[in-house]
Amino acid sequence: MSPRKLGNRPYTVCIEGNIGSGKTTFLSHFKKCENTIVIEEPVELWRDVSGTNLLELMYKDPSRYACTFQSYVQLTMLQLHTRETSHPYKVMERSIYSVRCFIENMKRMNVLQNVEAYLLEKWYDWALENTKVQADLIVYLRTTPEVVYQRMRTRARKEEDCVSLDYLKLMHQIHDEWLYDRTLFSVPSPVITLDADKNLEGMLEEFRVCADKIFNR
Ligand code: 8LK
Repeated sequence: MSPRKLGNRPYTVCIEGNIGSGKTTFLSHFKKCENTIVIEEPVELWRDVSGTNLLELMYKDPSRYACTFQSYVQLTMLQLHTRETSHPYKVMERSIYSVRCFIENMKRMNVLQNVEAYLLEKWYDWALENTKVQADLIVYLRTTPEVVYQRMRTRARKEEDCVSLDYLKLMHQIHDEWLYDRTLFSVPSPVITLDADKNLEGMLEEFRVCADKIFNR
């Protein structure tokens, strides 16, 4: 494998996709790869913000907590992007870039006040302009909303009880507009789109092809 560390920063791959698209499983395959640090979404931090489960509050009362939640997510994502590492490859579950998808979703669902959306977007723009956050590749795990709805139900993460098929359809549409049609907001790197409706075996094969490209094998 030819290490691709670029100057002082690692070659950074962000795994994007809807809830239930299989990001965690896909990410777990990278744990066996040499020279690679795998960074999962910090859900546990969102569940315990000084004793408060902010993820749960966001789903239970989005009009009250969506902005608070998303501003914390933004902070934790920024911390993960800027964390020092000696590994030449860094693979992340989602990214600060996906904050934009969730803000867009909350705007379309009318759970953010205009001023809240404005503030979150200001923070987002400032963070990207004033830090060295970068992505070198996005892997988009593209799915069908009905498929991820079933997976989400099977996984049964308690905070996601109230997530509807309509919510997943909207998230799918926003991901597609961003990464597939590329009409929504700028795409920070090349994108590999995978058919993530496939089962575990099918996704392992997709992973192998993807890893060959990333590691120049
Ligand atoms: O991904 C774990 C859970 O957190 C899932 O239910 C979706 C939710 N989530 C969210 O509401 N807003 C987010 C992220 C995840 C990730 C970002 C960047 N913003």
